[in-house]
Amino acid sequence: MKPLRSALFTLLYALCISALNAFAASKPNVLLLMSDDLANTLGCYGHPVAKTPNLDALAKRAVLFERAYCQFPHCNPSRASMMSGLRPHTTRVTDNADNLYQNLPGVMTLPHHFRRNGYATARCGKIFHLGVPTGAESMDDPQAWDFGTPFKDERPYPPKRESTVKVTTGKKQGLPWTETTGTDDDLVDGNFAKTAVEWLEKRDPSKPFFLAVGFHRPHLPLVAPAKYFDLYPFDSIKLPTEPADDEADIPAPARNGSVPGYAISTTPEQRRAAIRGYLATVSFMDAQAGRVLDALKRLGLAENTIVVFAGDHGWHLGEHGLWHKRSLFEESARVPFLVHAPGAKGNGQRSLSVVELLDVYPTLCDLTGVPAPASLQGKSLRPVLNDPKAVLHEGAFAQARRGPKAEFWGRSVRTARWRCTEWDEGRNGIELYDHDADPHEFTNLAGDPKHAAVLKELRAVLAAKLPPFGK
Ligand SMILES: [Ca+2]
Ligand SMILES: [Ca+2]
Repeated sequence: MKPLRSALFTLLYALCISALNAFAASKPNVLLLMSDDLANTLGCYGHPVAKTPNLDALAKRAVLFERAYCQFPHCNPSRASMMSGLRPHTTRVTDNADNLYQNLPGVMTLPHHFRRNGYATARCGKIFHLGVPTGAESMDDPQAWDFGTPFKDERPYPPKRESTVKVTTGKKQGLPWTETTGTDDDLVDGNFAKTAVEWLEKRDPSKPFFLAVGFHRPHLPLVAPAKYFDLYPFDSIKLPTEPADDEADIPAPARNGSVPGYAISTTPEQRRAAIRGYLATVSFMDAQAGRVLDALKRLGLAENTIVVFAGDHGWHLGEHGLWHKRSLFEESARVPFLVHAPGAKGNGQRSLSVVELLDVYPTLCDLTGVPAPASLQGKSLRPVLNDPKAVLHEGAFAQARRGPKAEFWGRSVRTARWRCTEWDEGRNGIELYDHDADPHEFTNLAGDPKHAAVLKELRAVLAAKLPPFGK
């Protein structure tokens, strides 16, 4: 009996190990692609002139979220929230100088969690924000990025400063955009794509992977090889049009707070040149994303890899007279967001379901079978990925700080129809926009008695979800 029992045990043990191995091998990989300061200026989002063939192709095999929102339209606060799965009032990261790990010792970030659950993890470029020195020039040093994060498999990049590349136009005239005569790989985003592809080629195939690639463009400075500028004839660039009195009903905190150095445009021609430079860098970023996506296909990984593409927050290209992020208007709070989950029934469709970047963490846990930490404040998007009409949230919530000293604290909710924004719980202004009638948020209805009931309801939703901030 004893040898038989032992043989049975050995057989059972071997079966268990083989099942575990098969499970590990079948676990989907994750590719997280991010772009910095990207508005919904992509062809797949219906932009009239943007040329983004690679992300458009991804959108055809993904769910495209029309109503995806960041939780704080500023680099570090948005990324800290998305990567920790926690709202900004929980992370208390409300400025680029704040440190998630000091505020929340022991916080379990998304890539760290995957690493602890058996994934090979790597990061190229800007995913977190910590350690990024201020100033556009120093931000061109990729070695400085992501310092202090627990995302350990960092790859060395050949540090190549964009300022070493021959400049043909733009900067010479004091404009914030630069056409270079070099190649894609002379610029940091080209290096990120190249490094990511090399990592995919050399990775450990016995483990599923979580690769995050964070492109820097279209963040200022607007630098790209000349061929991407050539995609945009100057005459094709149009300025936004809005009512002459648009600013009259915007509360003061929502109007001021331009980021120093970003007030870039004085003449209509310069404004159009800035938009052209922005779109050129969007196309450049798209091409780099395409290199990574092509490598997935070439290496036979596309069928078993979840792909998420997200911006960290939006960007104003002149709407409401604004040329920056950090506002709680649609252009700043909304993000481009594509999710390809292998086998999801909604792939190739567009969803109007309101979702948050906070949902990325629980979604990736759900789709991979990695247990989700109980602390997460978002929801898995799986129901929407299988049925793009599924409704997940009552609204998307965002918080912001505005003003010359970031002294105004805003909170905003976007439902399928409405946006309601309060500044300092309403003491410094309230906004209400009806997206069914006014998709550009030109008319603030907060003082209109006809909408008093919906305003009261949305303010109660805000108060219930987001505690007074900055106290
Ligand atoms: Ca950003
Ligand atoms: Ca207005």
